[in-house]
Amino acid sequence: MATENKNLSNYDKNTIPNVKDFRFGIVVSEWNDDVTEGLFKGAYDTLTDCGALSENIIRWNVPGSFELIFGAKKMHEQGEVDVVIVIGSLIKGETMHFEYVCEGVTQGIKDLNLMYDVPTIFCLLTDNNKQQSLDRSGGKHGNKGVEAAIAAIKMVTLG
Ligand code: DLZ
Repeated sequence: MATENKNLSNYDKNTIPNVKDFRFGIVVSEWNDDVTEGLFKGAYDTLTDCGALSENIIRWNVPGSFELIFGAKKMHEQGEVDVVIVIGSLIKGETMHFEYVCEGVTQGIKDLNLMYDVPTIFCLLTDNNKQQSLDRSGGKHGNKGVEAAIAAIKMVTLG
């Protein structure tokens, strides 16, 4: 018996609710922008493909992934969007910095999901090298931005 593929990147538009009446916030980290721009494009194209209006998609840039927490918090406080997606790319270096920032951003975004009644979708790549990140931002392993957009749509239409 065939099993349903739950991989978010293989979405079937016929099963996705139209989201033309929803507002989406996307906070994008400028660090590793060759990766984050690919993720943003995947998310943006998916949202518009599913009916989101371009004027209902607000993009803010922040310097690095650590700033995604504050950027998303400020977007929540403005109260103008139904869901926030954060997009970042952390690439491992030679020190423990990577581990601390990964942990900090993950916990920070988790906190936002508990603090606000509007969901925050986590699109943070945490890779060992740039190639792994490129492979997941529109390369041979797909695009996690697409998956984040589908997760956002599922969360705004929850219940
Ligand atoms: C400092 C730093 C380093 C070394 N690496 C990354 C990275 O791979 N990805 C990323 O998004 N940001 C990096 N940053 C910047 C931090 O996220 C943050 O912007 C600075 O520490 C300033 O708070």
